[in-house]
Amino acid sequence: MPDNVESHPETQAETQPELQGSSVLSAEELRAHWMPFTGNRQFKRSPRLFASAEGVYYTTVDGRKVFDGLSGLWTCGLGHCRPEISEAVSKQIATLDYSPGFQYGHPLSFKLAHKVVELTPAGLDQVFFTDSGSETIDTALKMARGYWRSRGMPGKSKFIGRIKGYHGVNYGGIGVGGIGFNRKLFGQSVDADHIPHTVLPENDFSRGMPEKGAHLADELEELVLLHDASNIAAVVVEPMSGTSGVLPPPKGYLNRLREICDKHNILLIFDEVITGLGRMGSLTGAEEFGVTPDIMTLAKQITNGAQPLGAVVTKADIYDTFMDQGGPDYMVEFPHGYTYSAHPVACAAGLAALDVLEKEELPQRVKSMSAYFENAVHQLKGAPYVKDIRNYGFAAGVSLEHYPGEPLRRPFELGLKCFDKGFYIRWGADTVQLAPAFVVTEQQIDSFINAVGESLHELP
Ligand code: PXG
Ligand code: PLP
Repeated sequence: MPDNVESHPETQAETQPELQGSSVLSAEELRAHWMPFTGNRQFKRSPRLFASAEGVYYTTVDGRKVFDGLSGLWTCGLGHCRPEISEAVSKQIATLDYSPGFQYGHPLSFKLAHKVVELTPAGLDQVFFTDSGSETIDTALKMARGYWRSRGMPGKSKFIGRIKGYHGVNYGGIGVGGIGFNRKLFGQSVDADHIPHTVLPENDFSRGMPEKGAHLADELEELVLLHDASNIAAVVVEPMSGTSGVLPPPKGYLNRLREICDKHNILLIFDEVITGLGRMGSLTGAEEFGVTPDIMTLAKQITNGAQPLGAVVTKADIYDTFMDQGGPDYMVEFPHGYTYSAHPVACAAGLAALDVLEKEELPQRVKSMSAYFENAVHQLKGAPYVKDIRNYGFAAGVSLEHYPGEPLRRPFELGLKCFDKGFYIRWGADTVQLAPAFVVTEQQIDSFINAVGESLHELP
């Protein structure tokens, strides 16, 4: 049993007075873990610790039930601890715990790749496995540059991302990403420029895809004029920006990006780490919005969050180009891969998760319940500090009025209020994000939104 924090008087001042769950951790243990994307100083004064999860609820270490309002981190749409997935993982880990991914294989990765090809739009035919969304995006960027080099066009190396875009945290991803806070400490990354974001004041409180803003895709033409298509490898966007606050694409916007990319021979990459596999009410954002990219990235929901796994799905032309230019057939065509690429336990989790997604028709469930969710979320209009609300499928972003000079503070305060009431929501930038599991009920949506509304009324 770890020491109780109470027994370390020298650190009490730092770890008191609002201890909630730290009775299970010593101050030294709390200090040892440098937590990701977390206010470590605040957290360690007042830890929020989960011990278990089932369905749409977490249980904290002190036994409180907490509604999961973000499906983990957009990962667990099927609900937590699905026995189908737990059993597949347990069985696999006891049968083939690890299999070298380079030059050797195991059947599950081929079966999973085939399933992913079946679930993604026609024309996306090959799957490369990674372990996370960030690795997936960096893999896609390397594929895009390698593709043009293999085709004798090495100049095509610049990337065009979008302001407010989030593509994970590796160096390629922060280069094409458009969130200043995630970049400013870290210096030089890949060569990238950015088209504008799609937030327009005239679209405030839009439901679903905003009416205005398709013209913003034409800014891509401006960047092509500036840099010349002979220097541009790919355009990288989330079909719907998730992290920067749930920004559904304006009507016609993605079609326009596709047209401009086709016209100038530029690859279009959709980062579907959040939009992929159900959340939009379709299997992918590409399917939902009717635009097929050349490369699609998936992660998160592919295993229901139970194991780390990402997937890059590409058009056959890209795979074939690498094969054709690969030299003698004992040569590696794409010098890229991770120790854990296509990990057998992750593949087992993926196969089980996609099976549940299909059998329970969960994307269809999201689609049929998305109007209910939309109406519930938009009831927050008029609550204190609510500046804008956006939604699509089972995703919503609520932007809050800033404290003077402190845009990040109020969402944080709202998140903590909700947590006190037994509801987990995600805060980031000036927005809170709501993304319940695909299996949520109407009553659970109601009590969730009521709790967010009450919490807004209780903010200072
Ligand atoms: N691309 C997109 C579109 C994402 O949403 C990543 C890449 C990176 O994935 P990994 O697995 O490396 O984290 C993401 C991840 C939030 C939130 O609060 C979003 C993400 C991760 C954590 C929190 O919106 N997106
Ligand atoms: N660093 C060193 C020293 C390594 O040997 C390896 C992999 O062999 C890596 C980094 C990359 O690790 P991974 O394949 O898990 O991304």
